[in-house]
Amino acid sequence: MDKLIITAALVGAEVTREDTPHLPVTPEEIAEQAAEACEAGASIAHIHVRDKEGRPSQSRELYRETIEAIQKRCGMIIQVSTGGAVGMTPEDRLQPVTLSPEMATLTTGTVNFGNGVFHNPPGEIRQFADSMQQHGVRPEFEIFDTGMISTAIALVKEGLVTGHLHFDFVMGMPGGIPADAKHLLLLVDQLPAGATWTVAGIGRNQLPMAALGVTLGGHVRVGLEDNLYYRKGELATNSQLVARVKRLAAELERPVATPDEARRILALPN
Ligand code: KMH
Ligand code: ZN
Repeated sequence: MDKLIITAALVGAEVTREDTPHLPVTPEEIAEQAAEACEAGASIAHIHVRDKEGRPSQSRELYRETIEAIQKRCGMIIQVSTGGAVGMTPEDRLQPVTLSPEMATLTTGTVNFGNGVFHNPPGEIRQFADSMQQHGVRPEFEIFDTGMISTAIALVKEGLVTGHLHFDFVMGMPGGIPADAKHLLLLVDQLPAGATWTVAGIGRNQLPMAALGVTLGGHVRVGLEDNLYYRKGELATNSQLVARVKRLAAELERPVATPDEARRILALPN
């Protein structure tokens, strides 16, 4: 089994400072928490950015500032969001891709998202994949439901995605696939040979899905984007959530990957 890649989903678009005082909002705060997460065992920082009022943004300039601040502190793989927030235009969402980060998310289907709709129609998915290819960015397929895997594979067949394939299964979001072992195995079974995967359990599903990711040979995403709590009633910090997965994995004799080891597992250029 490969070493475990832990992704820290530090910010997201939906969580607010009213929900938790631990949410990083400014580029400096995000970078500080990325470095802490890296120290705790994470090798990928999945980032969103926020404007001065704390609202979700896809501003190229804010991403640039945040990425530079992270790179000053640590060598993590930086994965920008192209999901942004529900309701943003594709052009808005694609802004950070033009900075040519190492990775970006690519959601391969439309899904109900809480009370909204996370729109990813076929033409826009291809526009996103094409933009990533133009800018030399490795996509991570965001899979919120089973049908999204076949769409991802269609992009590969069309030549819009090449190289190593990596998937993130986002499980337990209202409107998406449920978070349990049976559904995880259903997803893993559909992957093309050689592909790697991460699992991100939403809310209270985060820890049990992380345990399954570790034991089944996948990788794990945790962080405040997906879950606010360390345990019922106790708010978590990003680094606490990462450190817990590292400890769990150590008990299961699965050491965590450094950023450079993660680059090798994902066949990213160094
Ligand atoms: N905020 C969601 C609408 C991603 O980062 O690509 C989309 C999302 C997925 O967070
Ligand atoms: Zn995200």
